[in-house]
This record gives sequence, structure tokens and C-alpha cells, in this order.
Amino acid sequence: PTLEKELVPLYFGWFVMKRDEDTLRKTSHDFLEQLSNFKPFRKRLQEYGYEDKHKLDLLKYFGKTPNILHCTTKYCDYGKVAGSEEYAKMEAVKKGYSKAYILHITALFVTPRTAGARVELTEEQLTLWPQDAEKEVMPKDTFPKGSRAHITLGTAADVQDVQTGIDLLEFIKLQQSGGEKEDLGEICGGKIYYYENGMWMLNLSRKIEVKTIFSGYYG
Ligand code: ACK
Repeated sequence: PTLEKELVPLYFGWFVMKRDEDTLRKTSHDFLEQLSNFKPFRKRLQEYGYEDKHKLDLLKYFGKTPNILHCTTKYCDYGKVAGSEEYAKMEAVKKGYSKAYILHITALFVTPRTAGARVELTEEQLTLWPQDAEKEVMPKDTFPKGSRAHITLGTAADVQDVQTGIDLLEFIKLQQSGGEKEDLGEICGGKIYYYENGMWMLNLSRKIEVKTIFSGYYG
């Protein structure tokens, strides 16, 4: 028998299509490899639990990579999360479901916990972004809508992937406060910046475009 109620997925999001996913994984791989070998990075390894000037293989460090690269809009846990039924019923969500979107990646980042890509959403894409996505994890701060949009590229052992979006907001918070950051030159087609506490961000000179499908993941 069919279930009468529509099922709410584990999460909604934009799922990167195979071809662009392969390319993005390769870009991430190159970035992690080059950063591992980057002198200024090797001089600041204490936050990663390593001795400075040693080599840390970030590819191994971020050993856990998602099965499908995606940008989560709303985590629902099959309807258990507050507001998920309402989200699923939104006009924009119904209209956008199974449609193709091009996401724009503007930066790549690593922290001692996560590696990710920062996603810049268009006005249209923001209609699929939950109002409280930023407040949900950082209730005391104010961010422009969509600040948390990201694609998790990898997580360190014992770190959950939900952490990537939190780390990204941490970067944005530091940017907002004009936080100390050091411009350390160019690698991997962008400018690399060191913030604090092992936080590194590569601002890409040219945005990476990835083809995606907006959908639900049921697991
Ligand atoms: O990398 P992500 O955005 O972080 O993609 C995965 C996806 O949902 C499936 O687990 C994200 N996620 C997990 N838990 C939460 C949560 N409580 N709030 C928001 N996103 C979450 C995770």
C-alpha cells in the first residue's frame, strides 16, 4: 500500500551532477595537496595537532568525504527537525524540486575540523534558503541570508559534516569584524589567506560553476 503522507527527506539540497562532481573532487584534491606543501601552512601546524615544519597530508587528514557532493538547504531528518514540514511545503521548494541550478563557488577553505567550498547563492537560489539557517547554528550573530551555503569536501576523524557550515560562518564572522587575516600570496588559482586557529581560505580568482539538481535525499 502507498503511504498517504508525502515523505519529508533526510535533507533538501542541490546535488552536484556527476561530471562536475569529478572535477570538483579533483580541484579539492589539488588544493589540499598544495596547501599541505605550502610553507606558511607547514609553519602553522600546531592547531592541527602536529609539530610545525612537519608535513601534514591534508588528503589523509580529511579522510572522510561525502558520498555525493551537495549544498544542503534544509536538514529535515525525515520531518523530525523543527520547520521541516513547512519547508517541504513551500511554494519555491515545490517549484524548484528536480530542477537544474548552477551554483557558484567563490572560495575553498580548511579548518582543523573541515574542508569545504563556499557557495554564493543567486536571488533565485535564495528563495530556497531557509530564513533561519544561519541563526539555527549561531543564534547570537547576524549574517546575510545564505552565508552558511557550502559544499562539504571533507571532515577530520570524529567530526560531523554539519560542522562545515558552522566553520564557514566563523570565517564570515571574522571577515565582518575586519578580523586579522594574512594575505600569503597565490596558490591554486586564488589568493590564500590565513585567519586564526588553523583557519585557511582560498579566494578563487575565477568562480567555479557547478551544475546541480535541487532535490531531497532520502538515504
Ligand atoms: O555537509 P552538510 O551540509 O552537513 O551536508 C550534510 C547533510 O545535512 C546530511 O547529513 C547536513 N546536516 C547534518 N545535520 C545537520 C543539522 N543539524 N543542521 C543542518 N545541516 C545538517 C550535513
